[in-house]
Amino acid sequence: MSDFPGWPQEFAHRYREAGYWRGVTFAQMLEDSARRHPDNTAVVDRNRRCSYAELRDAARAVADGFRAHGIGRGDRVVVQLPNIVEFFETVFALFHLGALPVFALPAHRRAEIQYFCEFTRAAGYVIAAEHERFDYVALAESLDPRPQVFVVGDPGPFTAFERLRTAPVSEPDPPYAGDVAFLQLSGGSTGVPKLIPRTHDDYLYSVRASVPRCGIDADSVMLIALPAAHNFPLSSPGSLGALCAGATVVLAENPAPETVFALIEAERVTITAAVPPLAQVWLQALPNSTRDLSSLRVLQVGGAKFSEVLARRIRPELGATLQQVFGMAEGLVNYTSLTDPEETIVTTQGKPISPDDEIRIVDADDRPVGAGESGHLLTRGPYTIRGYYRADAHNATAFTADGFYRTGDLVRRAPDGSLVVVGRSKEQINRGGEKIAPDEVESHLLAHPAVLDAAVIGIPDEHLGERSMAFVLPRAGAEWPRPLELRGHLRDRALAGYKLPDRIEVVERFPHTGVGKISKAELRRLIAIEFENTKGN
Ligand code: OOB
Repeated sequence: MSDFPGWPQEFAHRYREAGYWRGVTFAQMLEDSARRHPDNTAVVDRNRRCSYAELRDAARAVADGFRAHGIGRGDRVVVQLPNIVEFFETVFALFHLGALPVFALPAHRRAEIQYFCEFTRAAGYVIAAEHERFDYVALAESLDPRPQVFVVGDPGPFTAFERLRTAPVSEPDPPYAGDVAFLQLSGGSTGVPKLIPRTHDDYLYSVRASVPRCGIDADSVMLIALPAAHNFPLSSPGSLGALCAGATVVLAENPAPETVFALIEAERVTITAAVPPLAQVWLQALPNSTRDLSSLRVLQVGGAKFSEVLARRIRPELGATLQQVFGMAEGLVNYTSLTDPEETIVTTQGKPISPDDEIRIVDADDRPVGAGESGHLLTRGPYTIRGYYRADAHNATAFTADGFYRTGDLVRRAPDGSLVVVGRSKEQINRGGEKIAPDEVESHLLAHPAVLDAAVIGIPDEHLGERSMAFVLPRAGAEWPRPLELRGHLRDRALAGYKLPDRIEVVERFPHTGVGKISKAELRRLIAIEFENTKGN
């Protein structure tokens, strides 16, 4: 089996014939935008404004620097940068070389980064020295084995990113558009996060087709407030959509309302994207803000279900059109249309990008459900992967025999054909758009000497939609570990902060079921019920 499972020949042929896959790489896309709009502002951050011509030249120069360090076509490079111009210089440099960015998030810590580096056999790791008071150089020093490290800012013992900017000597052989361009992260439902191989052809199609759906043109100004590497702000239509259209990308250092509102006013931002809890925070801050937000035309919300109550407040309070986005790093993206009736915008999660996105809504036996009934969403199409990177065993169950991806989402179709997300069947916690695989956290808890068993579940939360809770069964004879100590233990294991359970309960026993072996999912359900019943006793 290939490390990068691809589309069967007949599908690849069909997607090319239909004009979805155009044989263009991301490096060529940037060259093309720079040719058409050399002087337009491409990317703005707190310190710099960079035109299209400058971004193209910087990407070429940095590519040469990477090459001088032995990084080339097919090599994996873990990129963990905050929202700064160097993020784009790095990824376009890697695209230029045909090297593959592995998109880590700033919130990831040693546990995740060590795994990405090891699993992808990374040749490089690109970081900013410090961000949000976290020392990434120290993280890099703790890696073993350690790829070459490139640092924006004070490099400590490593290579300064600035030193990568060398005068281009020769052009590298360009990659093929059918090649994998990068590895994106899956939210994960079991075990370690899975890596998602996306090709230039398939991803660029989803980006290009998203641009008109979201009303982007060369005059648009897009604010990126979510982490730039996440699939939503990267591609739906995200920064890549903006760069494809010759528009301007404005990078927010953090998503706080003060930061975001000031940038909207100063840069005359026309569109931005948020996860539901962030949209709520922005709404709450509006009455106390004196900033002029009148340039904002579209607020995209996605990553988790947006409550109808909040959705209804967007237009009257923000003066912008809401666009719901139901997408996944594996592929399929749905948008409500900017011209949909308000009822559709506030009650559905929209329609797929492509006429060739195949949607099946099925029961537990993969049989189609009746019209309007809810069921499991399966999908196949020109930008939905056919398999995760190096995960044959998992792929055997995550996809049907005929190549449909099992999204793990429960949906129904509204009468107009829009999809409505009604729930989830996968073992995943969606904490305000941040995805947590319960058994990844459980395995870290189990590493504590006093822990016999652990179950991590999602419980409803008004603000986040869901928050995480861990139940821990102590070993017989061991002193009961205190929740605080278990938190400390998880911190020492250096996993991303958003995965730390919001609450930890040490319990005497897990619920009895009458049957011998029960699934983790069932266990989590029973614990949740028992917890609800005993609450307040
Ligand atoms: C986006 O991507 P991921 O890979 O972090 O998470 C995908 C999962 C979906 O399978 C679904 O369970 C959930 O996140 N989700 C939503 C949703 N958007 C995503 N659930 C309900 N309503 C929505 N609007 O989260 C992502 C990728 C591209 C664009 C937007 C979001």
